[in-house]
Amino acid sequence: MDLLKELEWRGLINQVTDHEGLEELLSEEKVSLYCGFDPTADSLHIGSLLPILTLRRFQLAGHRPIALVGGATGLIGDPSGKKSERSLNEKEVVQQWSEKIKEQLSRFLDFDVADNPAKIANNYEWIGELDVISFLRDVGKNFGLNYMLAKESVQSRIETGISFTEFSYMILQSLDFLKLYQNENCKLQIGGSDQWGNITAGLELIRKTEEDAKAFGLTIPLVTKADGTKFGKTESGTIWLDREKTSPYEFYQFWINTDDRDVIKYLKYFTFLTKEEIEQLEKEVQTAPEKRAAQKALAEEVTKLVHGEEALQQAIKISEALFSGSISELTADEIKQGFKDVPSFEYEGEEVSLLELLVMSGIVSSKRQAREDLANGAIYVNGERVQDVNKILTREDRIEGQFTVIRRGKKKYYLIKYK
Ligand code: 485
Repeated sequence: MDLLKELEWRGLINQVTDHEGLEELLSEEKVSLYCGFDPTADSLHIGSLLPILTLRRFQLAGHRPIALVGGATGLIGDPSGKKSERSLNEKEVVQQWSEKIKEQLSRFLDFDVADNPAKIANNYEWIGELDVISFLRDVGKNFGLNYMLAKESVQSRIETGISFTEFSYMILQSLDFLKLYQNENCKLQIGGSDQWGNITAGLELIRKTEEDAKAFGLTIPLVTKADGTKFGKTESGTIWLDREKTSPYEFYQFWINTDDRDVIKYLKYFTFLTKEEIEQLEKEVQTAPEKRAAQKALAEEVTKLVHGEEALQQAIKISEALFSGSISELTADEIKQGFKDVPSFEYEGEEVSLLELLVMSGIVSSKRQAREDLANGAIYVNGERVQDVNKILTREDRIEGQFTVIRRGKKKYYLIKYK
C-alpha cells in the first residue's frame, strides 16, 4: 500500500488541499514535511500523539519529518479551536517548556537514518529576531483583512472577542511554512483539523511569495469517542506523555479501558500493527469481546511506543497484581504508580495496632466496625487476609519501608504512607 492509501485506510486523513497533486508528489520524490507544536504546558499529551505518529509514518515511508517547536508562537497563543482568549505565559516558562517538548518529540523520530533524518526546528529562531517594521512591511502586506476575518478561528470569536495578538497568530504560522519551504524545501504541513485555516494561510503566503510554488496541507481528524465524551481525559485529568505526570501504569490503563466501539479505530490510529493484524483483532472483538484482545494489543503497543518495553512490562505486572490481589510482589515504585488515585493516610510513628489504624485513617467508621470487618475476613494487608483483631503492624508490614496497602472488601484499596 502506498503511504496516502495507508493513511486513508487508517482514517488519518481529514482534509488535503490537493489530494491528487500530493499523491503524485509523494510518488515522485522524498518530501520534507512539518508539524508544529506550541509549548503551552510542560509536556505533550496524547492529543498530540496522532500528529507525531503520522510524522513517523511519513519517515518510515522514506520522507523527512520536521517537528517544529513553537518557541515564538507559544508566546502568542493560537485562537484555533479556542473559545476564549488565552492568558500569556512568561518567556522563561515557555523557554523551559520548549526544551521539554523538544525532548519528547525527539523520542518518536529517527535522527540517525542516512537518507531522511528527522529535524527539530524552533520558530523562535526566525520570529524572535523579526522587527515590527519588517513584519508589517514584508509579511503583513500579503494578508488581506477580509481573508483573515473569514477564517473560522476568527469568525468563531467575533462575538466573544479576540485580541490583535491572537488575530495575528495565523501570519506567524504562515511565515514558518514559508521559511521551511525556502530553507528546508518543506512542501507539506500537517496538523489536526483545527489547523486547516492556519495551514491554508501558509500556502497562500507561499503562493504569493514563491514562483511556481508547489506546497500542500493535510489535516488529521479529531479523535472522537463513541460515548461522546472527550478523548484523552479521565476522571483524574489529562493523559500526558511525561511519565512523571501520567505514570506508564495509568497510561496503560487508559488504553486498556477503550470501548469496543472505538478500539479498532484506535489500533489504526495509534499503532504500527499491519492491516492483517488489525483485521484479525477486529474479528476477535466480534467473536470474543470478553477477552479484550484488541484492547490489550492497543495498550501494549502504545505504552511500548511512548514509555518503552520495560515500563510496559511493569505496567502489566502492576495491573495483574491489582487484579489478583497479590500486592506483595510489587516494589514501592510500582505501588506508587498503581495506587496513585486511592485514598491515602500518612502515619508517623513505629508499631501500630491494625484496628486503631483502620479507624484513625477513616477506612472504617468505628472500632466496632473494624472488629466486625476483621472477623468477617474483609480486611487484607498487602494482599494477605488478616482476621486477628490484635494484629500489630510493624516495619515488616511496610513495603520498602514506605507503604502498607490495605484492602477492604473486594476491591476498595487504601494506602498507608509512612513519614
Ligand atoms: O508553524 C507552526 C507553529 C505553531 C504550530 C503549528 C505550526 C502550532 C499550532 N498552531 C497549534 O496550536 N497546535 C496545537 C498545539 O500545539 O497544541 C495542536 C493542534 C492539533 C495538532 C497538534 O497541535 O491543536 O490539531 O495539530 C500537533
